[in-house]
Amino acid sequence: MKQLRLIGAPTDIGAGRRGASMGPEALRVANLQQALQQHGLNVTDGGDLSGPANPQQGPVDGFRHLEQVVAWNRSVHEAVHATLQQGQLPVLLGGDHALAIGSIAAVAQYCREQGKKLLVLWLDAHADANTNTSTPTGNIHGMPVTSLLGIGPDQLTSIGGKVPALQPDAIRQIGIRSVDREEKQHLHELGLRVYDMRHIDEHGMRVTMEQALSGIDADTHLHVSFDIDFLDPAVAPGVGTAVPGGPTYRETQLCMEMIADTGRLASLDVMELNPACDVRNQTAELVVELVESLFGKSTLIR
Ligand SMILES: [Mn+2]
Repeated sequence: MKQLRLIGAPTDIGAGRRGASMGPEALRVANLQQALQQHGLNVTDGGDLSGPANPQQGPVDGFRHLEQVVAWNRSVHEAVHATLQQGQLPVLLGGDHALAIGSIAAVAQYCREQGKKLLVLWLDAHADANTNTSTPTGNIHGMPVTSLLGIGPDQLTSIGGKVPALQPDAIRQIGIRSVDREEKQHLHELGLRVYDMRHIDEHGMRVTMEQALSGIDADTHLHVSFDIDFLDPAVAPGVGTAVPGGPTYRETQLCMEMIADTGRLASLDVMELNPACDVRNQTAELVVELVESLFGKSTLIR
């Protein structure tokens, strides 16, 4: 059985609203490690990374806090890559979604070193494919997908040593329902595979996941980048940028169980949990349940 390693990245440096910096601790309070251990998984908590404080400044050249975002991502990259090299499965506890740049750059680098195919499932209400010119806010948590695809400043795009870190066909986005006007054009030009909420409405979560998981084989490293705002805010209020009309509790459970069924999950980001927006830590407790499902908890023996 794989050994999991929790890596806390307590920062909201890339977000507009503050509070995701408290995400890792809220997940610990909701007993993430203990819940996973109860399923027989070997889980160590590597504690929290450290990095610069949030200076709460406005955008410069369309980026807020670029220097601090780079520093945090370097440290995430190093921790995730070292964890993979030690044969452990990294579970990054965010923190805002800008940190997926360092995390996925590390996973992509590891896959190149190992000769593995990488597939990234991006579960999110937002496409996170802005640039410094298309962003309405300058918040870098709206730019990780473009950065990973090689669009953006060198300090961000080259963190994993190769630009681009990913090809567009290595990413599949699910649950998308909020895309900025110019961002829509980026998605189209990049040819990203996006299973938006309309797709889920029309085809259901089961067919959507069959499509999103198609082509996975024994040689695939599956990475899940889970932005908690993927979920409908009625069940998951503890996020900074809630968008109505997301997957229900049951649809999300099915999504997680179908990912678990592939047996290929090899790294995970749990991002954008914002305890300042939550109600009695209910979103953290829900996330713990969903992560249990991702690692194979099921109602019956199937
Ligand atoms: Mn996101």
